[in-house]
Amino acid sequence: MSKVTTLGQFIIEKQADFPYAKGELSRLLRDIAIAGKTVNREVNKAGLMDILGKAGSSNIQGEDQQKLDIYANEQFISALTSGGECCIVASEENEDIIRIGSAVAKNAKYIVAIDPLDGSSNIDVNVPVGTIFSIYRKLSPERDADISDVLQSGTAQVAAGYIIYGSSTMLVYTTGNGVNGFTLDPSIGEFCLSHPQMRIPCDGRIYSINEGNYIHFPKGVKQYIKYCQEEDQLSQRPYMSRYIGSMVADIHRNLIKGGIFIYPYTASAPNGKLRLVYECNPMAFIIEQAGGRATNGKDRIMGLQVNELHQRTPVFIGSRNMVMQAEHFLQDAIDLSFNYNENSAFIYSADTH
Ligand code: AHM
Ligand code: MG
Repeated sequence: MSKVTTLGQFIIEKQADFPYAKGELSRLLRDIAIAGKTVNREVNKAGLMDILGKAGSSNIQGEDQQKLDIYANEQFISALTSGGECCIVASEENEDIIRIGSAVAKNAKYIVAIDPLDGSSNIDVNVPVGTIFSIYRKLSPERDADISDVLQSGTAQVAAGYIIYGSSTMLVYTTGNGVNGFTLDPSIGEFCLSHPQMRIPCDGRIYSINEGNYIHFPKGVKQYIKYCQEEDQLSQRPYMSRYIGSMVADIHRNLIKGGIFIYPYTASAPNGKLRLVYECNPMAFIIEQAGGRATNGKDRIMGLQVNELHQRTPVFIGSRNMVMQAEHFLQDAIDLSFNYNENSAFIYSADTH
């Protein structure tokens, strides 16, 4: 029988690679994994319980919160609070940062940004959902952490990962040394190493975008979609269109099979829909570490200036050559629609059709 490596064992082994590490990051990852298992249990039995449906409240983005959103948020905050390695949690579900005031967390040096249950509007129809997390180091040990510690650029991430609650549950993470994936074995309740050193193919044949919004897309994105649909033997086009509408699931599939995921800017949403701090930056870190590419159509996602916690950004992420190809289309269509202000935010100026 082949040897099984659990997430816990793997983390301990990797910690030995960093002789000065005191184990805090390992414990933080362990806390996230434990909360993930609890959330997984509830997501799995969602159809059985009176837990489906909206909770009747809205989050900061004005979106309906699902009961499981709230549950997942509570689980992660509670695990990070009691774990003692994290001094601030920034969550999609909370307008402001959450300072962890417990005595044990007082000297904690890590910040966690999290989307506790991304794609949760899909829960009612049994579509995979996910948790996305990003870990930063506090900027200065001399002072209490504040919002500036959360607004670090993506390049400062020390770890990032996601948990996908799908046909099986997986935790995929990076600490900047490649990407490893662990599948939850429900019989022993452990995440087991199933996808060591994940690499995203440089080329792919899958494009993922909400084509229902086609009419609103910038010219370059429209042209790229047409390019994907054209027939060409050499590049094996037409490509396949696959869009689950759950970012973690779409990107996870593309990570394994190769592909591009796009959530572009439009005239009415000049910064797209997805959030930089707890959705795009962690996904960008993972995809880059797997050999892929993540930009806003022009600039590297991880290099973008972060001005606010719930900031949005357009995102083009996935197989390196596919993302570069999409960027070429955007640049060629630069005419009137593709401009940025000094913060790399898009300025929408003219007809884009
Ligand atoms: P959420 O954070 O409110 O769940 O929204 C994020 C989700 C992503 O998982 C997904 O890629 C995207 O929204 C889908 O949006 P759309 O329905 O506009 O295509
Ligand atoms: Mg989300």
